Amino acid sequence: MKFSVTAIAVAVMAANSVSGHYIFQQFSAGGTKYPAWKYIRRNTNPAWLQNGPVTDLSSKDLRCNVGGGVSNGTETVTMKAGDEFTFTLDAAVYHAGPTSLYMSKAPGKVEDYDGSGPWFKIFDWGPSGNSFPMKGSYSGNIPKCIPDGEYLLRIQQLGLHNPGAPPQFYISCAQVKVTNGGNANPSPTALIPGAFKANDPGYTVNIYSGSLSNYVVPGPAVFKC
Ligand SMILES: *[C@@H]1O[C@H](CO)[C@@H](O)[C@H](O)[C@H]1NC(C)=O
Ligand SMILES: [Cu+2]
Repeated sequence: MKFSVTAIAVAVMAANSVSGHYIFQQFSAGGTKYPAWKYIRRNTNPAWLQNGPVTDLSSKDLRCNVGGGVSNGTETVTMKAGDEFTFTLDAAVYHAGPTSLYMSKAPGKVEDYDGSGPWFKIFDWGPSGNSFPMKGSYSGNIPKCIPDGEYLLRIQQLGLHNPGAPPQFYISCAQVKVTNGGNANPSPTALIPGAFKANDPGYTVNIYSGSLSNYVVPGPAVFKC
């Protein structure tokens, strides 16, 4: 049974190989699941590539996906520091690899911010055993100690399923205004592009050969309050 379901899934993916990827498109906060793209910047890819990956390590598209450097009507959701949020995909992740959450503080309004400033990482879903958590939605919390202000909140799933071909970044950014925060100065930070290197062991790894017990998720270390 399990085998036949997998076989069907593979056949469906092959048939949809041009358009069949996945994208984080819906944001939930305070227990409310908002409409797709209300608080998440929508990319400007053509429809057939809308949920496709970014693979160029030197591209600004790595920040918030293709065209995601501008708000273009995306709204900003107000959240208290510590509150939970969820990113939901159009289809569950099916390319094995880690998922991470990042934030970057806008100098002013996040709707005017292109993500060119420093980013800090707030969470990693790395491997457990030799498999990665591949889900239809991923939840996290705004760190309690970060300063009030407007932020890009970025989720990144890195598809490492095809060793030898460039890993695939599946990225979306939400626009969040944080209140009730603290005075931390989150670190370490990294710029995007720049945070991910072609020779990064967490990027070059062949996930099918050997143990993943020492696997390190690419990007800066996770900031904890
Ligand atoms: C803004 O959004 C519209 C509608 O999705 C799209 O057609 C247009 O290309 C976007 N413009 C920019 C500059 O991203
Ligand atoms: Cu894909």
